[in-house]
Amino acid sequence: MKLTTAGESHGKMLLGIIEGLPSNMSVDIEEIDKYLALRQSGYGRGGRQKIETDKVEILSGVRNKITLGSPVAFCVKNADYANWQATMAPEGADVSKRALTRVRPGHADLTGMIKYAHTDARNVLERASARETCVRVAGGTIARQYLRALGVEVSGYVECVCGIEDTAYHAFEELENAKSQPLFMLDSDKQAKAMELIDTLKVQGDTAGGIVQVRVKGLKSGFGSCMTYAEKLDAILCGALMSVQAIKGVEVGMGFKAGKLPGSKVHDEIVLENGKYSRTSNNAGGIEGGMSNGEEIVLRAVMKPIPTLMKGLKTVDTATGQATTAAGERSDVAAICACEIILESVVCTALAEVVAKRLGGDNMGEVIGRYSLLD
Ligand code: EPS
Repeated sequence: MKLTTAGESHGKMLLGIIEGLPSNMSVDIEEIDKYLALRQSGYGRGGRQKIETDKVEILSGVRNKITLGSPVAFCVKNADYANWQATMAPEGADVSKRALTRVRPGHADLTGMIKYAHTDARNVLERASARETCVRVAGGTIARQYLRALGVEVSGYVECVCGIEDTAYHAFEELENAKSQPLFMLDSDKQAKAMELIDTLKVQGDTAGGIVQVRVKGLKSGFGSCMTYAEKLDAILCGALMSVQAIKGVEVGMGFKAGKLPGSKVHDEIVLENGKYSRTSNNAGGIEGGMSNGEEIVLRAVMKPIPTLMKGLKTVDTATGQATTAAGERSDVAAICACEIILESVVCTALAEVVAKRLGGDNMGEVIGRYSLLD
């Protein structure tokens, strides 16, 4: 199974193709739109979200809400294209109009311009933009539906916004409550403080990042590999998290804290009860030796603050070589809720790929049958 995406932020649409989905899998299109709406939500989003109402359109591979076994192609249209057609149309456009040369520190602008030999950073930023994540969420929700058919669920919440942190443990069943909260946080006092901070940052023309936790429940043991490094489940899932725009660090289970404690305080002791192995704690975050061990998978990722600051950081205008302030027409102050949904989605996609690789199966009945045979 593999998801490929295409599309520019102000182009006609974003596109995705998933190859390798088995036939006879139910596709819940309303659920895809629900996650697309969640990706657009959250306190601190900017003007673009008032223009867009993201909806998926399935183009192939699904008939009467059931997969056919052929590639599933889908798109999310950009409503903003109507305002950008004159400068973005592939058929011919006035590219001088929305040129960006006051390159933004922290964005792909400058390095992308040099690498791809462009004099206009728009040719870079249009693809580097996090708008692309619409179709990663759409594809990820299809992958979520594949996993759910096996009893595997993925959820998460926002732990921290710009230093305001919820350090409490929350049970998996509690996590979905976060999605009805303005910042997807589970501690209402911390959330209220974070909202105040976002208001202040907005006035100051500044931005916020944060930390997201993603968890996977119900995955049987043995997915991933201790034999081939590229197939290690933690390498695959961390790679998926790091592939999301603005992610600068990831952790599995106890993560970096494990470097500060002795082994006796880190490793999860093993017990055998009623013929079933389990661990007395889950500091490993559900992955040992590159393989799922049957416990919940616990992942964390940090999103840097959005690099388009309305107050404009110091930079260079690549057209003149003169010092200036970076471009900033409109921006999100915080997009941590979007990030939470995107990270869940990429975990679904990466995990479905790993599961499909082990189980194979041309139709969903075959896949479910093979999964049920595992311990
Ligand atoms: C983004 C810039 C902004 C964000 C965008 C990501 O878009 P615009 O330039 O149109 O205001 O809103 O994110 C989305 C459009 C989205 O749907 O998430 C960037 O430069 O990465």
